[in-house]
Amino acid sequence: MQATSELGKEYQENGVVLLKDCIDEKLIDKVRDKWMDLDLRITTHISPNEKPRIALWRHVSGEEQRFCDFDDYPEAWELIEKNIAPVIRKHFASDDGAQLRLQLLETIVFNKPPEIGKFLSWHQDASYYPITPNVQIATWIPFEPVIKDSGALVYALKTHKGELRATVDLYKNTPFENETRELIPVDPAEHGYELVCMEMDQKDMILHDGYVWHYSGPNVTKDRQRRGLSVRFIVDEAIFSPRPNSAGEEKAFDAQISIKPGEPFQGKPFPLV
Ligand SMILES: O=C(O)CCC(=O)C(=O)O
Repeated sequence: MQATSELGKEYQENGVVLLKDCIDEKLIDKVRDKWMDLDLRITTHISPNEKPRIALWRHVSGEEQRFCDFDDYPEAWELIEKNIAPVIRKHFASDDGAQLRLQLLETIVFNKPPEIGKFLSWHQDASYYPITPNVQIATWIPFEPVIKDSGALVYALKTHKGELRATVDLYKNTPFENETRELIPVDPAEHGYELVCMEMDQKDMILHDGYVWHYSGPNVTKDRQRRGLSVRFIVDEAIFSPRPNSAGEEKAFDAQISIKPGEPFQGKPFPLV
């Protein structure tokens, strides 16, 4: 992947970039309104296995992810096709100059309610996915303005240039069984990394590299909602490469993977956009 704009270059330098005012208000309003309906009626904790899945993830004690798909949530697909993919492609192309390859990996709506929305530990997205090469780009789009106290994402700049780190239970910050990789330090600033808290307005979008370290704090406000849509893409041809007995990694994909280790990473749940 090559950067084709100054903001694209900033992303490659820091592992993350905040794109201001790039999301269509009407489209994101439809996505937020439909989410409110889905949040009330989606109850299943079973992932679809033949279709791309959407996880509804409330960051609250004792809650597990719920799942739906784009038949339930066509507004999210419209946002991806009409707005998210074109914005990413404005800033990046493939290495050979062709249109950037965007293969959908996963879609999540995060919800950190006021007062009870919890801290989510430092982590690196790529270490949770059994894919090689693990070239991922993640987007994060708020449903309302996000401030530090409502749980804005915090990034350790330039950490995407290092190796894969341990997967952890994101609420407890304890490594999953059979993890051998090094943990992300509790405070990367003490190790010399610059930290940036991404406060956001509606219509902004974060792009982050699958290797960059990030966390989000609790929502300590009394009345501010903090919800956001995250869509993750693989931007290179890749193979399925599970790590033996890695609890942190495989559970995310069990239902969706029908290929064998070493085979090209493809299937109905992971379409090209
Ligand atoms: O919304 C959050 O708090 C977590 C988001 C996150 O970690 C991600 O999108 O990778």
